[in-house]
Amino acid sequence: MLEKILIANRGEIALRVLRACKELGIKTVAVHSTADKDLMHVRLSDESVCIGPPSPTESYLNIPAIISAMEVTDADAVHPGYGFLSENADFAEQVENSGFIFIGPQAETIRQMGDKVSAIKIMREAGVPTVPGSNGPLNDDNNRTLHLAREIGYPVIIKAAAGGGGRGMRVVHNEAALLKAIYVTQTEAKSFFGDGTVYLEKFLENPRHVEIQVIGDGQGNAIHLGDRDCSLQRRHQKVLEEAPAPGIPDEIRNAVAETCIQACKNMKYRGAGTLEFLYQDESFYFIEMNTRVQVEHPVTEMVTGVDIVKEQLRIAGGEPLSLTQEDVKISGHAFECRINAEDPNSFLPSPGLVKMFHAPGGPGIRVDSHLYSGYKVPPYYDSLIAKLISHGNSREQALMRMQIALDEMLIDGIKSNTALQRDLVRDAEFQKGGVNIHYLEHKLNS
Ligand code: MV4
Repeated sequence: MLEKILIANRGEIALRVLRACKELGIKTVAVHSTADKDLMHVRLSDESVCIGPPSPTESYLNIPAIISAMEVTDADAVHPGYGFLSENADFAEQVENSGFIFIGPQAETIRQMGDKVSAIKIMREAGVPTVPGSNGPLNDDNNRTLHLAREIGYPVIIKAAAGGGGRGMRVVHNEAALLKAIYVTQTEAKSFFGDGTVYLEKFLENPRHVEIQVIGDGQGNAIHLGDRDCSLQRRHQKVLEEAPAPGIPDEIRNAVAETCIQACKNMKYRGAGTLEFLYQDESFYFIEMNTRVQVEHPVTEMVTGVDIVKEQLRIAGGEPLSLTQEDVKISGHAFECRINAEDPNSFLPSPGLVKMFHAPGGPGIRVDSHLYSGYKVPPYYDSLIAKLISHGNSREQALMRMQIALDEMLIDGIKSNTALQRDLVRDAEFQKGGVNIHYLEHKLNS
């Protein structure tokens, strides 16, 4: 088992990882920027190291500073959390080449999944359903491309192989616009990502975003922990998630999850991962895989009882998975409301002093947050300050508990999106279940 790990992240996820370490008796090293010395997990860790100024590129993205901190503190492994270096294959590679353990997949796996064209190929070969499309990069044979798009039918979408999470894509509605759109997306991709490779897919007009949580032991064993619905989003930022995804026939969700496990077994996937799908008209279409723990992992933990971060740590320490697929039972329903320090009207970040924070509680309520009264939210990082998670025996009960929890929570001194969340959990369409990826933006614009 691991003896000591370094947590290469900040905020709520750094605290989440620290708590899992404490449960497993693993010592912790917090690394932080000069702006983050008062973070909750820095106070609670066994050791801490300041790795640089506030700017993320000079601190949380500073690979030499982080590896030096591992050397100085004699840590065995590094947990990257989400964001920052979590899906940086070069970081994973340098960590392992320096003799440390990267808590996540092999660098090669991160690289393969970071290239969306190669990710789709690997998934297709494992039997995972994908979106009809070019199944490979577009080349300079324009006749072939025009023919392909006509066969698939408009609208189509052009995506950068190095993109993902909503960056580097363009929808094309007719043949006249196709070649120009490809050229512009290629040019953009080359300047954003240093790789101009693009591919083409049928554009699905009103899908839901449903994702499947997987865990592999790196030896060819893998399990899934069911699905989550993350359709409520604004500008590719998720706002409210739930597990399981409502209204999907069990045969359909189980069948696609089986294909995900097969893919993970084929790649000898190591650690936690998420396969992202679009779901429309009772069909799943794979779009991307995330090779990290995700912000919304708690909803899966609430309905399965599995501690995903502890599994990550156990696997990194060379232990097998703590359970088999037969042990995984989905029990009840869970929601997560992301609480952001932001202006409710402009959605701009609203950092500053938290004069008072009162966390809600009661049956089925979990709060993942680094906030405390007197904490000052710095302006340099993501504005996520708390995740409010509710669980219930039914979707209705979990939703009722979330309504109560949102009403109990007090955040004084800074602006937040709490009022939006209170409105969403009372929204009639959302309450029915199964709204698509456009629902929230339409609601906000009406
Ligand atoms: C799509 C799509 C429709 N059809 N692909 C956006 C983020 C990136 N992960 C993939 N995205 C999309 N890919 C096809 N073939 C619509 C989106 C999309 C989206 C997907 C998930 C969640 C929110 C979204 C918001 C806008 C567009």
